[in-house]
Amino acid sequence: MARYYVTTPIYYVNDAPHIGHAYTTITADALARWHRLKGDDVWFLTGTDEHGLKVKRSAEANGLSPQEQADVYSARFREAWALLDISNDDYIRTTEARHHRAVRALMQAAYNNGWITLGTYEGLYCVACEAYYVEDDLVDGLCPIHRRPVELLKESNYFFRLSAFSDRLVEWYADNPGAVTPEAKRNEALGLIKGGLQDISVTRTSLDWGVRVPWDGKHVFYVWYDALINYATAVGYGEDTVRFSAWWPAVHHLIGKDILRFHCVYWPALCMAAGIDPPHRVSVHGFLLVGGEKMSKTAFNQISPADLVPIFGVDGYRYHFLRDQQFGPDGDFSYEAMVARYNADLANNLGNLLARVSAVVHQKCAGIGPAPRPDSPLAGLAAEVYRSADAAWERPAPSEALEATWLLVRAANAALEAAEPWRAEPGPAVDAVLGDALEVLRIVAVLASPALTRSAAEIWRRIGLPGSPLDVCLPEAALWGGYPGGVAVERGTPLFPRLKA
Ligand code: ME8
Repeated sequence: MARYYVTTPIYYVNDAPHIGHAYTTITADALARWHRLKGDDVWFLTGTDEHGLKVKRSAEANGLSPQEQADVYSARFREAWALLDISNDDYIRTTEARHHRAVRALMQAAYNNGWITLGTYEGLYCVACEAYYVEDDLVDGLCPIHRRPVELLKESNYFFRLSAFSDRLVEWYADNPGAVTPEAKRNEALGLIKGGLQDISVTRTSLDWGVRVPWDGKHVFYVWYDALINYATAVGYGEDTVRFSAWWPAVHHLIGKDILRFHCVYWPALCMAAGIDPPHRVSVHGFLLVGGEKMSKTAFNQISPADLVPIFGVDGYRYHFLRDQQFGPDGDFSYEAMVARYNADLANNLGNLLARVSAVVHQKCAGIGPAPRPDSPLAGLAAEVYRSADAAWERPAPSEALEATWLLVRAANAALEAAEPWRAEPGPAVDAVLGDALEVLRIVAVLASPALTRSAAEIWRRIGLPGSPLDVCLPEAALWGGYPGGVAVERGTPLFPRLKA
């Protein structure tokens, strides 16, 4: 059985979950669900990043201890993911003892291998990024990401000898052409490596909110070096060799473009330093913008999932972000576009198909769904759609997977309109077109279930199928002819009531 280990970044507990965080998490969730359908053994990890100066300062501003701050905000992320039907198998918090143990073990391995040495560091530091910059990185003297002043920090630190890994990283990229996707992001990462790597400071003495360095208790690890290791912690690094080697390095990290340098340069190098293989895949997406701007607390332009779910439902929410935000480029969030997508694809297409078919099955077939034709003109399209959707989920390109899936929904609606079974006399011709449409609904319920966690199951139930589309196996479940016929079809309220534009 294939194994699929998928991760989101672990989110900082200084901020409330917003639609940008949710975008990465929903994409990871949909991929996990797709791989489960394919019968893979899946492990899906998300969680929160709880150490470092940024969290400590937020805690102070809120009048909380860092641990209290972490507890409150970590719970908010957990609640947001429950609201969005996120099916993670584990939820890691970097303040957990298991994580402290793994960080110590992995960094100790890199230290023992001679890749971490003591030195002095003086640099320009952005607290919001938790990262040092060189003068050239700054824009108008400000942090290039947050556009806020950087601070001059000087400390005695341990350094990771990143510069020694340039050649090995270039080689790794050459040997693993699919390791970082999309292509443009792979080139960006290679550009950073070829542009020259400097050793980086990986510990702090100016801060105590972190994981203590095992060989020198005056230091704690720099938050990024603690955070990246979460992916190893969660599958048993340093504690359960059998489990770790089952899941590692076949991991798929999903990240936003802001943290490419950490995941595509520092992390593979650190893995090499500690004597483990770098991650198999890192997929990098762009930013979701609001009014053309990155969301931020200071700009007061953050939108949270809880603002939208009451309007669109969980499925309407998930569908929009997966279908309309291409994985890779930046995309502007628009409420109007969200309403338009919901009405077009969910209310008018899928919802309407289900409503029409169930109404006509009651009118013409006494509520009993007929079987599809083995030689239906839709059978070939269904096979093609499955192939395209599978390839698209693999890229990963959820928007293309769903776009392909909806070709089948549209074709079934068009076939109904052409045959007009609601005007025809009951008989084989009516049975044929209704059976085909029910079969399309069955297949679409399976193929769309990574996005439509609830309505896929509801469609399945209403067309009279036992169990759930989550329990079937691909590719078998996508083969034409699975709808048995002779089962009771239920007529219900609209699955996706139209929204006012
Ligand atoms: O960087 N559009 O955490 P973070 C799309 N703790 N995605 C967005 C987004 C937006 N506007 N804003 C945030 C950290 N994201 C570190 C990660 S991992 C070992 C440590 C998503 O809370 C995107 O995936 O700032 C981005 O990479 C992540 O949230 C950053 O979340």
